[in-house]
Amino acid sequence: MDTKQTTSQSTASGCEGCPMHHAGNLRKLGVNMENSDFVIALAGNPNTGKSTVFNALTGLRQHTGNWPGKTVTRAEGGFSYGDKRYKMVDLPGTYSLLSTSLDEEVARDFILFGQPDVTVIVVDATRLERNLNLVLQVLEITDRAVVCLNLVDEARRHKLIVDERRLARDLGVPVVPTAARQGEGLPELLAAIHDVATGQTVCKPYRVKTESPAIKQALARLVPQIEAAFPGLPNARWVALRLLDGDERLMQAVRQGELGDLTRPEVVAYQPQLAATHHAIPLEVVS
Ligand SMILES: Nc1nc2c(ncn2[C@@H]2O[C@H](COP(=O)(O)OP(=O)(O)OP(=O)(O)O)[C@@H](O)[C@H]2O)c(=O)[nH]1
Ligand SMILES: [Mg+2]
Repeated sequence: MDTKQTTSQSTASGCEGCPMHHAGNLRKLGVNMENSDFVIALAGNPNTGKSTVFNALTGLRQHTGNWPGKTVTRAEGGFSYGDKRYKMVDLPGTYSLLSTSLDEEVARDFILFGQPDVTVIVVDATRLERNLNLVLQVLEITDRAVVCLNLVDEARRHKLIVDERRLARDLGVPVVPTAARQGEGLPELLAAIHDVATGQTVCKPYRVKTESPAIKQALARLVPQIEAAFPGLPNARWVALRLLDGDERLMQAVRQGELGDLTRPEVVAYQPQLAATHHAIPLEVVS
């Protein structure tokens, strides 16, 4: 298997502009990155306009199939912008990423293990509060995201005004207002995707920190252990929270060293003694 070689070539380096995606894992998830520079995931609640955005950006350069081993349909397409080639994957619409349904599992695993270069979260401007739940969950897993504030035409019709600049400041990621059905805002969305993918925009995502004292205490013990076992993992706190929640898939990923695949190679290279600990991390602290 050439997974190792692909891994070291394609996972993130410390450089903000370098591709972040994990080509080996993406292949397992049914996405071939051979002719693309960056991979973009489209996430969002059901019925927010994800497929409309997807169709507008990819046009006829798209195909549909199923997720490997799943009955969930998958649409994938491509587009060029500037001098870069992008592959875009339309994820199933979900209200959360807690992996309680097949759709949530597919969306969550893609963002976690595929490490898309940018995750675009399409939100409904007329139902912002409900949509922000998913936005915050995505921002726990990845720090490369763009919020597509869609259906602004509907919001306008209902006399709703969203202060997108304030929202972008609060969330720490770009927010682009769009009316995808009319093509409004899509050039700006492309520019924001490009800037995050190439590292010209560096996100500082907001992370909710309202844990109870007991969870805080558990995190204080667990996070450093995860960081020591998987140096460079971009979301150790989120992984710790999922482990505390008894998430079977995450426990399996920890036990089987899958998370180690996602760490940044140059960090491991400089700390060979830590690389050796990749496969095992004690889970007793969870009790
Ligand atoms: N008014 C308005 N309608 C939109 C806009 N974007 C999408 N729609 C409409 O909203 C409906 C849902 O759009 P989809 O693109 O199918 O939404 P989706 O998020 O892919 O939905 P699921 O895949 O079912 O989760 C369709 O009827 C679109 O035409 C928009 O910006 N404004
Ligand atoms: Mg859709």
